[in-house]
Amino acid sequence: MSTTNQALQAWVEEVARLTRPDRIHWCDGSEAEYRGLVELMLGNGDLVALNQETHPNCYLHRSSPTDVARTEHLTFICTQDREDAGPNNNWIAPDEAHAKIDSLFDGCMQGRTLYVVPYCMGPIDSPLSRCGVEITDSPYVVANMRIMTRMGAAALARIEREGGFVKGLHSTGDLSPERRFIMHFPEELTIKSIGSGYGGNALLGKKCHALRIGSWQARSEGWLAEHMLIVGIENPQGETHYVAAAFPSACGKTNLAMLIPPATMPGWKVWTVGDDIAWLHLREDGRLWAINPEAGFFGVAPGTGAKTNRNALEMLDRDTIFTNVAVTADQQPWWEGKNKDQTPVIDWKGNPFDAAKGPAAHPNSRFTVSAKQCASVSPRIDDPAGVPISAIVFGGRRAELAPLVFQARDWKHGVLVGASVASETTAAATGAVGVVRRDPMAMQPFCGYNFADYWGHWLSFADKSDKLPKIFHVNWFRQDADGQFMWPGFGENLRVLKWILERCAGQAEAVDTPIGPMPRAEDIDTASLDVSPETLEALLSIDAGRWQAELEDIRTYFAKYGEHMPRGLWEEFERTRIALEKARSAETA
Ligand code: SAT
Ligand code: MN
Repeated sequence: MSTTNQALQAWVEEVARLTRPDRIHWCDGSEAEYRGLVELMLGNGDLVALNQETHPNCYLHRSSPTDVARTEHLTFICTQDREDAGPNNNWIAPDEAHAKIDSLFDGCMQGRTLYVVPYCMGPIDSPLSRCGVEITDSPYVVANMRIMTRMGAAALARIEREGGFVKGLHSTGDLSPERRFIMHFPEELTIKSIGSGYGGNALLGKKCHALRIGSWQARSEGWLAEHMLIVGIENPQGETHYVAAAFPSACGKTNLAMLIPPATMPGWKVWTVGDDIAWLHLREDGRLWAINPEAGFFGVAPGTGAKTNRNALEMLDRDTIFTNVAVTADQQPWWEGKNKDQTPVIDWKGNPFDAAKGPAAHPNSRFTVSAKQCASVSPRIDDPAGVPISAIVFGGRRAELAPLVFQARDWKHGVLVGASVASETTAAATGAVGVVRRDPMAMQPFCGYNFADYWGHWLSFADKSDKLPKIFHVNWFRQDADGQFMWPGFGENLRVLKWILERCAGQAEAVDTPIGPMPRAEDIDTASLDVSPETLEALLSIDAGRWQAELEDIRTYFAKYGEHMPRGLWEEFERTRIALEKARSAETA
């Protein structure tokens, strides 16, 4: 008996009977255990040592070339009633799903070690945290889970104290996409994943638990599990306000979370609480408080450079696991956008680099690193109470249409703004890149239940408090006629966050537009900013005709949710539609 929790013990035994591993290892999360796993993987080729002088304790993992991103078409929500999964999810009935995936798990761990990985999502002593146990046959997954979560003895002790936990069963199987499934059983608080060893498909604490199962738990318990970074913005007066922001995968959440204020904004500081996931709870004070359920960053490597994200670059020179990056002649990790003075010699597949065959690092190559290594890490990251959120920001990657920033009229309108998010697809998921798709709250791949019910859950907060965060929408990715980005982005985004926080404090001006209040050019702090007044003007204007077309697209999208659509969302939709119509007739009058 390795745990006093009978349900856990019974489940481990049941899984072992099905998968037939050679050994069972209960992870304690110790340094010695981690070293042992690294040695094992260096021996079997799962890891390659990087230059230990320039990058101590840094290693490279090359995943199977057909296993390099989340596979949304192989990801399922298995609820008794199909309606509960909604049109936003692939669905299979639970019985059928279990039968299908268990047949793949049958005997799959023969010759391998079964690792039992107890973990806690969130600060180990926070009442807002939730625990899980991942069973996996991948030492790479165990090593990553140790960085990404509070993993090991302390988590097991909490599970033994509290009883409940989310079950996650994972095997790399034969890594074949034909036998790959990522299945969620929210009613059983269970995840089963086979055939992938990559990121969100395999590190089950992340998207599978903290978002898909988490969003389900959040609805039943009255909180929100969101695909949001959490960042503290300290003004020159020394006051820190917290912002939670939702952007689709690979749209710059990590960069925003670690933003370095431009030299032209002295006295400002930015504190990183999280870069990917936020769990938000309404407290007695009427405010929404957020914790980051993760303990590390699984960030996109390409594009991470001294100019774009110096904090990230600097935390990656020790104790980091890289996945699918390239290497230089002296075994340093390399990716596009990292450093012009270095050249890649071996590409992400382990072959001599040939520029004609594509990028050296895979576009979705990643680093796994402890949050503690980030120079801007917030002193509140382990605070069991979390941090109070002043503003919620939604955004997407839109070359056209969406202005630099606008504000929602109120919480309910903010839910419409979030539900209407659309973004160009990125390399974070398999499939075409650069196609605009609707991605409500940046949760399209991650909401574990019917989106319409989820929007209803969001709307329900409006009546619970009058101190909720203000809601905004930003777009850093607007392009001009020549395809050039119009806004410099990165550190300069702080100017937009400054306006946002001033709005929250009731200090900044805005003009009303049909889509919500928007700053005039003079409301944004543009001291020493290298953007022409005409460009700023264009970034802060809306085209009512094109927004009308956008709204029709949103109508078509919402209509798919039929009866489940909350009335409140249609009401907000109508409000915006009428405002646009008025603006349009004023234009043409
Ligand atoms: O692969 S993950 O889902 O963990 C990363 C992401 O897409 O955000
Ligand atoms: Mn993400």
